[in-house]
Amino acid sequence: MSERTLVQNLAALEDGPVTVAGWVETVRDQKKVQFLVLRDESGAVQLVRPRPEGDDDTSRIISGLALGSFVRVDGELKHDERVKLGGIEVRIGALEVTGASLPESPIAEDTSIDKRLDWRWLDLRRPEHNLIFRIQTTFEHALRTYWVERGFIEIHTPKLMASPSESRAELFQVPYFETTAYLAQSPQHFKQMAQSAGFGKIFEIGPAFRADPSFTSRHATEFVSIDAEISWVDSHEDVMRMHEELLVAALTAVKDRHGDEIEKAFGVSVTVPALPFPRIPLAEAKQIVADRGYVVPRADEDMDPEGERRIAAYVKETYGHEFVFLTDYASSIRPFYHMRHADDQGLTNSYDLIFNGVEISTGAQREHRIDVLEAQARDMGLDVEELGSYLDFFRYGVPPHGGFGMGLSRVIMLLLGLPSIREVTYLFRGPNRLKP
Ligand code: AMO
Repeated sequence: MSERTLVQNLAALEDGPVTVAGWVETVRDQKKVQFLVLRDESGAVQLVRPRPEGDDDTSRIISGLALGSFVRVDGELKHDERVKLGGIEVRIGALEVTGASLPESPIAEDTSIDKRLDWRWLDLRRPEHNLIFRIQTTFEHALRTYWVERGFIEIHTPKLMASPSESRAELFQVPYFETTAYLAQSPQHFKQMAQSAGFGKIFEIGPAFRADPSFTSRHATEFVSIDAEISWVDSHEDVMRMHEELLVAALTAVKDRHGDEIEKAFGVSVTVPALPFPRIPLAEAKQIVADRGYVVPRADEDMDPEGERRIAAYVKETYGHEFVFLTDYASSIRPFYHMRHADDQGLTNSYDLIFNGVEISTGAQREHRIDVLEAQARDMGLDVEELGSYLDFFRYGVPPHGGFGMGLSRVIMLLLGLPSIREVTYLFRGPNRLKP
């Protein structure tokens, strides 16, 4: 058989012989004519075949085709305005069933998300689901392009670690020969190590693991973390500047390439955010939401998800912006490695980035002075021994530095206005989900 043409490229061809290949979406098995809709990764096309008197092998195969079967078809392309699906059809010459499906699909359009995830590969055949991953590809490519053009080095840090990469909370332990290993909760340690290594500016897009037992729409036990770390920052402001420019570059790429499809499939219009993004110190943000009638119900100084939604609504109303940096979190609620204000030990050079009301990122300037870092670790009740080699990164010279971590699936979910990261994660992992 000759090489297949992607469905999206058919319309530009002249009438004549073509080969198409994909899966069968519908069959209309009529007395005089048989119609199929064949879909591939690029679109759908109608296939047609007049039914011979008394049937033949091909017509019998078509009658018996289970939806979802993968087929390859040699035929004649014909432009015909009357065909609703794109004004073209392919008249079937030869049809080969290369991957027959079982007769009944276990899922339908209205199946619950949980059951759809059981059959994720079938769920992903839906064109809007395929689109999500093309959007994600464009998004990640634009991030990489932004970084590569500015001299960043891409690193791949190990996901098996000897000590916890964040706190002891949400830690997966795995037997590791004679000892125990931990799955990386974040590349935090090793992206900072790259600063001591003199790499200057680095990024990583890779998996992170959290033994988080919650079932919210924005938590997974394994997620893709987008991380960057840069040397010679004066404060977290330098990190925020890179972070916002990066997002503008990535959202511009997504809008240019997929804006129309996104509008059609998800009913949302992609906005390229204006620079700079609004910045509000956390204490001020809490005051703003309190003045508007919501007192954050937490004993510590942190914000809660409802507070984040409310401050985002305020920012949208006031500045017309979908993003907001909440800055200067209290030291008591931030990791020990965040640098504290020189004039106020109670505050850190840190931020969270909120997009459409949900946290997508945490960033900070890091404490690079080993004596201060050790003191802060002790101050927060950490076992300095356990931090072992992490602390050694700071003993042989290190530049001031900072960076951020951003959850890929959260960004894509919020960009497309979808209700859960389950919808935008290729294979979601949660407390109850290890398969497929
Ligand atoms: P943090 O723990 O805030 O910071 O994580 C950074 C971002 O990662 C995403 N994220 C998650 N996504 C899905 N499921 C989860 N369970 C989950 N946990 C976190 C969020 C979050 O904003 N080392 C620091 C970052 C840094 O300072 O560079 C860190 O990990 O989008």
